[in-house]
Amino acid sequence: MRNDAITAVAFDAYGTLFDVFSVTTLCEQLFPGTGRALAHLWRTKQLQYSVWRSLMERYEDFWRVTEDGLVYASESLQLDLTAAKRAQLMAAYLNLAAFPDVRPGLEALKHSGFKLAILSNGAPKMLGAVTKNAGIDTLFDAIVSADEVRVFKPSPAVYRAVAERLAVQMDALAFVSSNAWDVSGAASAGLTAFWLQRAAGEPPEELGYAATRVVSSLPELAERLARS
Ligand code: LAC
Repeated sequence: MRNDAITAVAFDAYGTLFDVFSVTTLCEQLFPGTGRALAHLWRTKQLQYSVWRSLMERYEDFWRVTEDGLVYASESLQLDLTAAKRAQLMAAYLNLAAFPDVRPGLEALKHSGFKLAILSNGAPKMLGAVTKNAGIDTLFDAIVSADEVRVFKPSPAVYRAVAERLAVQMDALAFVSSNAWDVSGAASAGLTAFWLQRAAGEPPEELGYAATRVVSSLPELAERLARS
């Protein structure tokens, strides 16, 4: 594989840079014995609502979609989600932990001269807060939200938005995600797509448009891109 045309790298946020399951501890504190189930159903519903709203052409931003997912998941698990608990859990979404490989990987890429961006379904205020709270906000040249085009990934319109913002051609842009559906979406839209396989053994989605390359950490990605 030749990567010498790549000048910019865009990253998915949730699950890729930030551990969405870092909310599990708080979920477990608030709902002992059900924390893991709540965290998982919450994420599943958040993603489903983003897809369903895109298909319905009834866009609401990812903060709303995330909160709706939390409400549904709590009701489904028969948990008493008081206003205070709801606010606490939503606030936790602004304080998700960055995975340990994120900072060294981003710094290595930046050192090699790549432009760096986030391309996420997250609403701008969510992305601003989570990157700042994790201390990685200054590493990015751009933070691009699906909110700009009012439809969610994997719509091709979202992937095109980051190329426009960074002023690079689609073939000069690499996209990195741990979400296999997001990798297919980016590849389908014409980007060089890297799958950061955070869960070893996870199969790719049956959507076609495979990853150009699978990596297991961001420093590994940085090394591959710098070597080419
Ligand atoms: C993101 C979610 C969907 O776009 O992972 O960051």
